[in-house]
Amino acid sequence: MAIKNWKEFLTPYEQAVEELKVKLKSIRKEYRRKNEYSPIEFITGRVKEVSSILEKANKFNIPLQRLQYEMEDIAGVRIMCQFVDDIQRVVEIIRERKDMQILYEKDYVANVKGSGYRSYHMIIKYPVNMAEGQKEILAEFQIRTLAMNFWATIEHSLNYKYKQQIPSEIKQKLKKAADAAFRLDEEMLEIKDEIKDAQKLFEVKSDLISTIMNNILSLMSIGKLAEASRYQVSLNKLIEEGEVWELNNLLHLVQRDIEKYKEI
Ligand code: 0O2
Ligand code: 0O2
Repeated sequence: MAIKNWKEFLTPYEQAVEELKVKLKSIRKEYRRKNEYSPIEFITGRVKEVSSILEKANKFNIPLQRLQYEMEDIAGVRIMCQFVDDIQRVVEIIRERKDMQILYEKDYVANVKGSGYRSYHMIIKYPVNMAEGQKEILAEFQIRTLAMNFWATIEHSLNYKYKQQIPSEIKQKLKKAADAAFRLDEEMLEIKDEIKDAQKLFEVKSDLISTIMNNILSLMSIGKLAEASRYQVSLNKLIEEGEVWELNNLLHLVQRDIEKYKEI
């Protein structure tokens, strides 16, 4: 395939990756807007490099004209989760969607690969609207925890370094590291509620602090500079160690002042 044709061939895949990233990011935003815990931590996506497509086509004997039907991960989207049980929630969210069709799933979380690799894969068929009409492409979701992602990223770069021939003693160490990463995931899961509470508390506090800041700015904008700087000092004292009730009290005081001065 000539360079120009590769560009044309890969365009719908590029569009699909961008669209899927936007769609998944908005799920995360929706949870955050509702002040709820999001099973999605972050998302990355890529279109496979031409050299990797050729290498894989060669390995699996896929003729170039069959690529679009037989190579499932030309468009790849990775969804990172904080906890192992978030993976299943993400899988269910994707299963419910009407804008993509799941072709099949591979559960490498339960069925860990020989290398130590863990992730949940979903292969989908996804319609992309191009200038000349709709085109259906195949795409792969890889859903994994942060620990699984850490391991896979490192193992992937070692595979690159050793051209898929990682020496056996390093392979063994990698396998042990994969098991350790999984134990970490399991231990984190045991204190998930504790961690979620801490994260929630952090979010509540950040929201309160930015609302107080906005109110202090409003005080400044109506010329009450001395009051604003007094509240700023109080806020500074609470930022590090303040409790939610103390921040709430401060917010009420600033808001009461603003109302009072607006009436004058
Ligand atoms: P936010 O608000 O930081 O979440 P592009 O859309 O092409 O410009 P893309 O693909 O979104 O860029 O960026 P990239 O570099 O692939 O990274 C995707 C997102 O994952 C980025 O966020 C990174 O900040 C985020 N990311 C990468 N590594 C980590 C990590 O270890 N932890 C967390 N929480 N996030 C990480 P965005 O999309 O810029 O937006
Ligand atoms: P990339 O884009 O470089 O990541 P395979 O038989 O493993 O060659 P297959 O049958 O297409 O591939 O499917 P599989 O096993 O589900 O793997 C698809 C993708 O999962 C791989 O893409 C990797 O991204 C990831 N993966 C699978 N096994 C491993 C592993 O042992 N280590 C790491 N780091 N990633 C893995 P590619 O083709 O390698 O391409």
